[in-house]
Amino acid sequence: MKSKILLFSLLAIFLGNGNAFALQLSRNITISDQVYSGQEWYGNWEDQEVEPSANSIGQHWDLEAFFLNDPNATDTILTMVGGYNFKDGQQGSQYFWHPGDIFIDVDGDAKYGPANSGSGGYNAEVQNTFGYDYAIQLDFLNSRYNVFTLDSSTRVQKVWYHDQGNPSANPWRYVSGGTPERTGDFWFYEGLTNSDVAGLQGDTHYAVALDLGFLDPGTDFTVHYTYQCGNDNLMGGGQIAPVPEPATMLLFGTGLVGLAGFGRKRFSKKV
Ligand SMILES: [Ca+2]
Ligand SMILES: [Ca+2]
Ligand SMILES: [Ca+2]
Ligand SMILES: [Ca+2]
Repeated sequence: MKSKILLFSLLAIFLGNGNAFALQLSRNITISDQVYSGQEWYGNWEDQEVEPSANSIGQHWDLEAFFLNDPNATDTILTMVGGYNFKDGQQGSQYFWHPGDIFIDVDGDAKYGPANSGSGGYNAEVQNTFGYDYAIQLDFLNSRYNVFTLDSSTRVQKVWYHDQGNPSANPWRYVSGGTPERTGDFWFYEGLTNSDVAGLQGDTHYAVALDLGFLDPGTDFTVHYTYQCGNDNLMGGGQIAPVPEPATMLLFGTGLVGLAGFGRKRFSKKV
């Protein structure tokens, strides 16, 4: 009976808390998007910033940071934070601008910033990975993500605006080509305060967290996200935790041997 009550209270805690998975923001891995113009909202930083061609400034349009959890953790949680609503998108003065996909490069040739100038817009479809090796689609209905490995047949959609800074934010969405790699759960958070997100500014924040466990240990990667108009480009650079040190492996091994011995004892008793 006691254990049942415990189970129910645990369930209540789990269900009662919309954010069933705690945010893991130990490492801010945001890097410069390399496009900026002076100060205020167009400076060379990411929080409280959009690209220089964007007329709409403010928290609703702000992509703010990528975080990676502790390198000693067994999982590899990437968290993306913004004032932009990653789930529902955002109404602009004229048009509605939809969320994009997450792109990941693992061999150091991602094209962004000035390298993308002249790459056009209008959400046109193009056979070009911009150097990225994986695309991650977020299915908010089921809280599942789909990972695709990209190849030379891959088609993506570009951002809408093609003037000044916005081509730097390409690509926007994955379309076709490549190979389905895997699916997994992701977590979506809304109504986050500045202190919830390591002091990022703007008062209201959203976050998406998912496990990059499909990447090999020790992989250096570049990660990219934008929304439909491309008014802000979010870039990150990090490393998946390398394989554990020999000393750690030895400890782990000893633990396993201990467990195996315990199991055998129990088994022999039964017989
Ligand atoms: Ca910028
Ligand atoms: Ca902000
Ligand atoms: Ca920004
Ligand atoms: Ca940016």
